[in-house]
Amino acid sequence: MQVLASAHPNIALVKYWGKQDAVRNLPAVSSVSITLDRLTVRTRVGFAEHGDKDRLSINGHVDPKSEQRAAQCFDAYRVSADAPFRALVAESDINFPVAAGLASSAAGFAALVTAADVLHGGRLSRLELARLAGQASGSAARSMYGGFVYLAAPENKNHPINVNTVLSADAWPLSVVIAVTTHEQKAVGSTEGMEQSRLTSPFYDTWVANQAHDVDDALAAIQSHDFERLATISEHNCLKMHAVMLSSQPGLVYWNGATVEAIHRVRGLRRLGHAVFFTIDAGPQIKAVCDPDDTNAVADALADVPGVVEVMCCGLGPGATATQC
Ligand code: 2P0
Repeated sequence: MQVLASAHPNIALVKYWGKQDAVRNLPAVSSVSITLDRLTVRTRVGFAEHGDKDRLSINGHVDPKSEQRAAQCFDAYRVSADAPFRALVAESDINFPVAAGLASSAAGFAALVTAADVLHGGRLSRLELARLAGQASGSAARSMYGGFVYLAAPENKNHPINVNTVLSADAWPLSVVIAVTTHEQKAVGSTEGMEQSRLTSPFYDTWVANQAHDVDDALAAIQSHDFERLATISEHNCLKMHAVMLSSQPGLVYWNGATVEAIHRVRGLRRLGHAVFFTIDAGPQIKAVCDPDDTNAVADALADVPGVVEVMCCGLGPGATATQC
């Protein structure tokens, strides 16, 4: 028997940056995200016919580091699900740039745990699977859920995260335009960057202390479908996270020139009356969240920014799913 899982990346509007426990990968701050459609990780998982090692290929290639992280994730699944060891073979196909700040690992781990669970007969709840995905990569917990998603960081290390959909994709169907400014992988990964910020940024403690306020503001904006309010808090939280990154030692500069130009284009569009705001993660890509009616204007404006090499448009999508095949 084989299982085919599908999961989508998510984009945080209130960001996760920093851990309270690196070993259990517990975030220091809560976050709010939107799960996308169209950009998809499809992962086929089955039991190995021979060998005693979990295997993973991504777009037909084996990357030893990714394979090892997948094996750790499968081990954690077996412990939680009380499942006997049988080596797994996983093949992932990803239809968007990998490790370039587009949350491929979030969708990837959400697909892996979802597939593993269906293969083992469905032993865990979605929340338990989200916690396992989050152990592998903090943002992966959010890709287990669709639409607008809230991830609550625990008050202390003895408790797990909580994650849930706060509004479905259908209830407020926003568009997301992604402007890719490079296909190169980022120089400093998120895990390393977060630790660097925690240890060295003079702004880190303030960032953590103010996050609850930003989360509450974003959740209120989502519940009332208040685009202007969501735009204001999302851009503020994004720029605050980048202020923490920039003030780390050595400074983490994830932007390139096109990223900065794209920020100005998005703000220019808003001044012209378009409902759009930007957000940027640990990479130089810019994500513009907009009203569906504004999608073409936003895509055209971002495609016109010198240095933008690709523009992708998507909507909001569902959480991870898996079926036997
Ligand atoms: C986010 N990022 O909230 C933030 C914004 C990047 C910038 O979640 O160390 O790859 O594997 O838990 O999940 C990226 O962090 O980090 C991330 P780990 P992950 O989307």
